[in-house]
Amino acid sequence: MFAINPVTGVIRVNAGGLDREKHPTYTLTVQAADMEGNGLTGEAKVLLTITAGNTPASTPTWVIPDINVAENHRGPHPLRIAQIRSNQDKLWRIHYSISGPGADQPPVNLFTMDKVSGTLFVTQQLDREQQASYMLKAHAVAEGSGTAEEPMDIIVNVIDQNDNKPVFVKDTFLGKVPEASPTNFEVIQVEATDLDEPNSDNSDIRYSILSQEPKLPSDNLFAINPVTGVIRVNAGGLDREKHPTYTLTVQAADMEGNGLTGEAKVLLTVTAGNTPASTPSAVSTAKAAALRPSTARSHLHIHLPTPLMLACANSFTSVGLAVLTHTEPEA
Ligand SMILES: [Ca+2]
Ligand SMILES: [Ca+2]
Ligand SMILES: [Ca+2]
Repeated sequence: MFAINPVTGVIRVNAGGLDREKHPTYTLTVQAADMEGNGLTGEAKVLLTITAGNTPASTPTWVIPDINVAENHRGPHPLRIAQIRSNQDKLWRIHYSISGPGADQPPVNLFTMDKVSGTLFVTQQLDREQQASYMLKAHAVAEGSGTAEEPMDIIVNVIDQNDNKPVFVKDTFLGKVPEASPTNFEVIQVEATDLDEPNSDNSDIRYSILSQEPKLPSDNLFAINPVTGVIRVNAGGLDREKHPTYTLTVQAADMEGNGLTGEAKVLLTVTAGNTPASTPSAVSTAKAAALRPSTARSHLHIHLPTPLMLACANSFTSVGLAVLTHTEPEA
């Protein structure tokens, strides 16, 4: 019987059949959700009492559903996107107009309305990444009557197109990998961002390694987690004397790996030693941080599968104790 505008929260009558004698009250449970409707939620009750008589004079007699326009629409512009009508247009000559940001306020005349027909136009391409929706007010004034209907909200939603490729946060990532690192040792994590609509395929990134140089002693020394971007040692054979550095070309692709792509380099230096202890990597640093709560580096956010955590714990015991001793006075 009722509908709510998801953006403004305005609740309107959505169907006929209200009858005060049969159903004098309605209770609506409404929800507000953040993350554009996909996130955390709160609820409230709306108690409506059905009253006698006709619609109050001030109640709007027209309803405008949300209007969706694809970003980057090629037009030709001005592009007709909707038409509004007053139900008084049989009785009066109606003058239609719009106001608000995008109409008579910046960006001025992005949207225009034919004052006779009530046709709404967009005058140029829209960019969702610049502005994802516009709220205009529509006005209908009856010529000669001196009365105007209440202005109504027009919401224009800009529908996302996949017009941004993933971009790595760095052109080149620098990392170190101890030559004695076990398989699955975490070397580095790369990250790319995508400006298109969050939580949609257009910004859903998958990572991959395009190439490894040199391809010695094998071409698959490293593997990347396609979702997290974490790069791990994938095979044995690291040898600092023979191959002191590796260059990986990594790719981020949206559309779950099938869309637009961005690339970056990962320069890895192979370090000496038979444990990573002498040159702390992300993993050993995280291990150390976990052992000293007072100085824990809260920005480190590393998830280790249990087998790897156990492996680290075994081989790094002495390091962990050393760190504990060193930081005890601070605790
Ligand atoms: Ca865009
Ligand atoms: Ca876009
Ligand atoms: Ca994209």
